[in-house]
Amino acid sequence: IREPEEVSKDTQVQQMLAVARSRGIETAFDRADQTAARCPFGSAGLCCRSCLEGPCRIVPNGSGPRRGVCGSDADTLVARSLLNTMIQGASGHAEHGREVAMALLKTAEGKAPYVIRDVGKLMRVAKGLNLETEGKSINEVAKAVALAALEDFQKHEGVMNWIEYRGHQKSREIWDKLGITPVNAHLEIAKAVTRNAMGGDADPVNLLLGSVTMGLVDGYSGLHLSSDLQDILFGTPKAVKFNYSLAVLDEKQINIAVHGHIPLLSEKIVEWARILERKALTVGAEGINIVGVCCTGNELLMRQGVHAASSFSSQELVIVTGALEAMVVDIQCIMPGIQQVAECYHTEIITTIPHVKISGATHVNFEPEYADDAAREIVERAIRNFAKRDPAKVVIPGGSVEAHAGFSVEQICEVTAKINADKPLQPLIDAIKDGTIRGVAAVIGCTNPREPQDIGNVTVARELLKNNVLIVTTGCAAHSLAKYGLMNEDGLEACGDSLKALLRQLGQHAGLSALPPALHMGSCVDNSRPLDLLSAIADELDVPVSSLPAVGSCPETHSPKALTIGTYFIAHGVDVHVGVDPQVSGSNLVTRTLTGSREDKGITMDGLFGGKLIVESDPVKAAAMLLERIDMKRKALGI
Ligand code: NFS
Repeated sequence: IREPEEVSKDTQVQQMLAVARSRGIETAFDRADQTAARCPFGSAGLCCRSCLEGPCRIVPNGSGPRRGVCGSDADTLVARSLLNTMIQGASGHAEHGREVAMALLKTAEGKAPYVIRDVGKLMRVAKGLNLETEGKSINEVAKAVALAALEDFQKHEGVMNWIEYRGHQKSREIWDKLGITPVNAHLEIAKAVTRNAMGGDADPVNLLLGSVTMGLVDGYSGLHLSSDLQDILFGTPKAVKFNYSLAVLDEKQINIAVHGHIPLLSEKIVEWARILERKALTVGAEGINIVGVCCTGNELLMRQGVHAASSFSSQELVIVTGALEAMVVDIQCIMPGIQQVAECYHTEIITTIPHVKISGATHVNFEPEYADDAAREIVERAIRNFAKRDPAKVVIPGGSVEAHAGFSVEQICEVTAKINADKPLQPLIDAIKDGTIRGVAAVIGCTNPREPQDIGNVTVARELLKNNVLIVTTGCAAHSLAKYGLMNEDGLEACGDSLKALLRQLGQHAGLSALPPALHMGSCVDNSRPLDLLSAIADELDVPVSSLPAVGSCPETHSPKALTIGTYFIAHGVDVHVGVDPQVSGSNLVTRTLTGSREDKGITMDGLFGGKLIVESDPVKAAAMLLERIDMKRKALGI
């Protein structure tokens, strides 16, 4: 069993883990230790449960069986198991996109209680989709956009609308040539399930290309579509301040944690917490305090400045503070373990989506049409729960970190436009060309209870900043970077001299003393934003995205969604580092195809797309490998 200091860099997490253990409460960190001995077959991707001939476990290079009963070899097994993971990731994000599209449709039809907060973005997206806007009302345009989005789950020919709209042309040419461009998200997911079933696709390279299609489904029907529609409904993020840490819980207030991914309900909860603030006073609280967990937290901090309490791996510890009246969850990254922890306290776990329930939790059903009713009921439940709080159990760590977020592409361009109004990207391009910025890195993804929390994310970011690489960040990695000052002025000490000077210069145009070293672009679906930025830069330079000195890093991932996001980056030719074993080591062919270089023999991702997977658990070494790739691309570009 690891000591608290070994499971997290975060001293507040360490403190709360010790509290949990002293109270006999088990968390993910303990369960990670209890299950530390992992199956070597599964870890290598070599355990097949696709049919009732199995499970077959094979030993490719040893003395055991080399093929499953059906004749599948190690390469096929590993490629299939990777595709299985990709299907999960792509489905999660596609479903996120579809739910938001339905909410936009209902809003446009006057059936759901939302308003279009960013009409400018609505019009830009409509134009991008080649929809008629002239002489149309806002709701008519919104309806047309929503229907175009829903078509990406229905059409049977052609290419997904969001790929036509957002996909970079030079990448498109490669995908089209390989025949991997998605037609509709549901169709592609169904096809992937079929090809992966027993007796289906048995060509490992073809299966890997199927994984790339899942990356594109994730990227376009999930990420881009969700970011665009959420911006339309809730506003495009602008620079905003928030606080990060477990200390954002307030002993004197009613605390509600919103956790999950889709901001449709949580935005309403923020609204209803304000409306019902006075009611809180009647039960002796000083107000209602909403705090964010995981990506719902990111969505709310980006647009509302709602404080963030925890990333994925420490989510249960928010409850251990004893000061949480309700934890409201929607979809994805919700540990079932929160219910066991909540049962030791007065905290009510509230599930809200019919297909994501937890045994023992309260369920308040969310449908966009009745969003106000659900949000009101949830806030009222939390108010009632305040009386049940046991003050003797309350332990809230002290000290939180101030952070600046809200860096959508629009916000970044608004800042740089103050230097060059006609070509807002030019200051960034000049800085990349003259080496002020050596490269751009997206530090993204999760925290993982098996890994020491925050160490990988922060170390990769600091190593790259030191070398003048501009960092953009999303997801739980963004939580990690916020905690250690990389989203405020203090973090400038981590930057190389030229980057530091540039951030100071740009900061003045944003009304700050400096831009933060890590630019927070949002939740995991907002990984659309780094790619939009890169696509726009590539267009200005008239080169493919794969030529840019840009990389992605996912040092502490746990989620299949992170793998699909990484694959979507690789499909654009952006190298991606993962710090956690992607469980493909059972096949040399699969490993070589994913991680090999363009010069290597045989088919490699690098050869096909111009970007590859880098697997490295040591964050210092990983950063060095990323820098090497950045320099290689700089050299090829002649800069
Ligand atoms: Ni991304 Fe966000 Fe966090 Fe990982 Fe989960 S919350 S969608 S998957 S754990 S970053």
